[in-house]
Amino acid sequence: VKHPLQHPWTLWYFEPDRNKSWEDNQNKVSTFTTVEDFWSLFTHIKQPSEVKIGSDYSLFKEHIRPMWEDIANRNGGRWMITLGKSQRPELDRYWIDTVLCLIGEAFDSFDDICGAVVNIRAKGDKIAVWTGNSTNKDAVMEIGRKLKEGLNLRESVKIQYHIHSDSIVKASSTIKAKYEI
Ligand code: M7G
Repeated sequence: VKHPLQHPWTLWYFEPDRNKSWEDNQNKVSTFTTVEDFWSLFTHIKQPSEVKIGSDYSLFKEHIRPMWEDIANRNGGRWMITLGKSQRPELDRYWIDTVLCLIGEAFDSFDDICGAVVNIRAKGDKIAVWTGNSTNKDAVMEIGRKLKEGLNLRESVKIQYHIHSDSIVKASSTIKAKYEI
């Protein structure tokens, strides 16, 4: 018997190809609905540390595209974990722990969760958890706290929540965070 998840999830892979638009570089890998199908997918694909620099993986609830433009993301934002260059050895663990928080029913505010993204970048990798409504403060804060716990981040490590509408117009390094935890 397979163990059903709370929600079906779709994994996406962003392939960095300069000849295509950002949107066209987003490829659906597959959708899974059970714990067993999740593990068989995740043990078969390359880990974030093994893919080309410039790639992303995104794991989103089925029917939500991993982009600001999706109706489910339009009023939302994301908790960002920025890793230093020296933290590359911990990238795969941070990603799988983030994914397990999402699919493992860790959040009371599950309805506010849209998905998670890992950006593999030379300047420093990033992991983000996207939520659907940046004005739902209680939900956003609960998700941030559980994420910090799930990743075993020290209290002194601060994570920031950025609103997508700010990210659309500015580089993430210049955005003022809406929340910090
Ligand atoms: P990034 O890949 O999130 O981070 O954004 P990076 O700067 O570390 O590479 C890089 C660029 O990708 C942005 O400036 C946008 O041009 C594009 N981009 C990123 N996101 C998340 C979106 C999105 O949701 N929609 C669209 N249309 N472009 C995006």
